[in-house]
Amino acid sequence: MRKTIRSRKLNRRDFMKLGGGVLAGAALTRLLPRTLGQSGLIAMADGYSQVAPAPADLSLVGTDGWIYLPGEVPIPGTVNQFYQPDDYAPDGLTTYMFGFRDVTGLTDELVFAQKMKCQATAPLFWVNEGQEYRVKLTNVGLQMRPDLIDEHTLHWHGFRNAWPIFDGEPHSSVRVPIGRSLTMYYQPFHPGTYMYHCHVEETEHVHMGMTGSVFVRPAQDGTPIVAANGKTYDRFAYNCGDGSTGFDREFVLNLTDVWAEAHWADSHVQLPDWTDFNADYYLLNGRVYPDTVAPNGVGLDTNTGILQPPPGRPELQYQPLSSLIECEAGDRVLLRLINLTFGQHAMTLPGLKMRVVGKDATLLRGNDGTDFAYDTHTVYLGTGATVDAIFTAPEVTETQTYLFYNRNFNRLSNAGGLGYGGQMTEIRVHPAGTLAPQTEPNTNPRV
Ligand SMILES: [Cu+2]
Repeated sequence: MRKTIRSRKLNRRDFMKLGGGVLAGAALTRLLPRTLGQSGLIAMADGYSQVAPAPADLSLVGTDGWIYLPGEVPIPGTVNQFYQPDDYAPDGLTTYMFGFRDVTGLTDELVFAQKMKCQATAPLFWVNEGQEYRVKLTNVGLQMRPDLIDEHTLHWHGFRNAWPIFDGEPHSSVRVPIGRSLTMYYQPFHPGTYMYHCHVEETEHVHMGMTGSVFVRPAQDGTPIVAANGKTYDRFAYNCGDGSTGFDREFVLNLTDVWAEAHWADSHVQLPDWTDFNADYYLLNGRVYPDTVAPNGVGLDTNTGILQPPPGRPELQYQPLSSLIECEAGDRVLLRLINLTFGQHAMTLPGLKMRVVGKDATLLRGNDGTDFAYDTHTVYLGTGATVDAIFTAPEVTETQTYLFYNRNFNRLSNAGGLGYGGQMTEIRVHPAGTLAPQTEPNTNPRV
């Protein structure tokens, strides 16, 4: 369904003619259509009006919902009243959210049946450099807040060749009102790790959970390259040319946070004062430790529209993405780190050295080839930033576990409760022969 668009740039002479036409006044009506018609702009618009819409490669729905977070956050000055768990929450769930769900392959009826069934974080997806994609977003409204008539958008944060109309930034692009859909077009040219989020009422919609992870695979993928360590790789973070960004396994870790009072306020039709922002929970891929190491959800049942929970963890039904990192001795493991909170974070990995090869979807290499990659055990992430870091798993004779966690200990508890929580996950290094090759990110297939 690819359509070739012939376009000719307006040259200086065309601009002169346009300017002359404005000055001439009466000549304008005759001159303007001819000049613009030659520019290709009208031809493009005409062409698009005649093209039947192509099916979307990915369909998302925007709505509200509930997730599970352990711990309690009391309402100050009250007895036995809590922001968290929320007293409106369904059995087993605790916290009100806004968010997205993957509804690819569902009938329209089932898509609209996903109202109040969003997930945290939003579905992880990835694309290939240079290919064209269509992503459809349907807004089914917010079940708990019929008074809110907010639109939603998908803003691909850091995407350098966005068309303004599909960019999702609401002042320049189309928003999706309740009950309607929009199919957006993307052609990614810059490999790396990105994030996406709704850009409507973004202080609220981003914090309430309309955030997700996306990455672009480089054109170099599939071409075997022998790296400096003597091993051959055919999957890479970037078009490095020398195998330095090659990896065996990859994991996306998306940092978000939950301020329980704001989530309670949204479910109770109250207005939170965002200047009081004070997060109670710090999440990795929509969960807090130790739930971060629970398995992935089983997936979407396209016959019923039901999101299948991880085995034995029904309360994590709407938090499907695991942060458990498993690898074998000698594996190179790519960590795609994303920060969609309102603060800076330092993620540390004592005992293992990470090599930071990319930042904000950019290979750390100068135009003259100077290598700016560096080794560290702590990665700093500003708000809206991404980092691509690779570690090499050490030789082991039995499984060794390393902790990867936020260095700020306030962010390692669940609402101030006892024991470890928050932004922490485990890296389990197994002897060779334990795991099967990884074909999708954030999976740990056994032999
Ligand atoms: Cu939104």
